[in-house]
Amino acid sequence: MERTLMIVKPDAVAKNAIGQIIARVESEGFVVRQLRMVELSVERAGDFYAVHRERPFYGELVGFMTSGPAVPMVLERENAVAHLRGYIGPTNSNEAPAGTIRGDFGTDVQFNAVHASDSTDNAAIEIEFFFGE
Ligand code: 3AN
Repeated sequence: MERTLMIVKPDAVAKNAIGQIIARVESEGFVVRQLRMVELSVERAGDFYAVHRERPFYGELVGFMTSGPAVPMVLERENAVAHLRGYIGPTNSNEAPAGTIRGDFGTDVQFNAVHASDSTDNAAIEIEFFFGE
């Protein structure tokens, strides 16, 4: 069965929405295999988003991801990576339909409630990042 990594980001943690978001993904058929709460350092957050290092929003993104606790988790389901990407909605929460996680819990393009791996290769890398030895 396929696995992906989802992070409940600091904005959604601050809204007390961890439980609601987990309930949504569970009712969508995902099984939570691993989960923890983390407070990312600037260095760790920077490494996680290293592909965005040259983007203008990189500093803000790292600032946001280190602004409070986040909750990474490993989710398992058939077609987990693609299914979760569709289920959370587009990056910009303002464009995410009601009923999607970003549509219901996100605010804008930065405060968008959750991260989800965008490929099976990245899922493996991101699961290792948070749950490896
Ligand atoms: P996704 O999370 O949907 O894969 P990416 O990989 O393009 O989106 O962006 C990673 C993260 O960077 C987003 N989740 C969001 O928090 C932030 N981000 C993306 N675009 C912007 C932007 N234009 N301004 C601020 N933050 C952004």
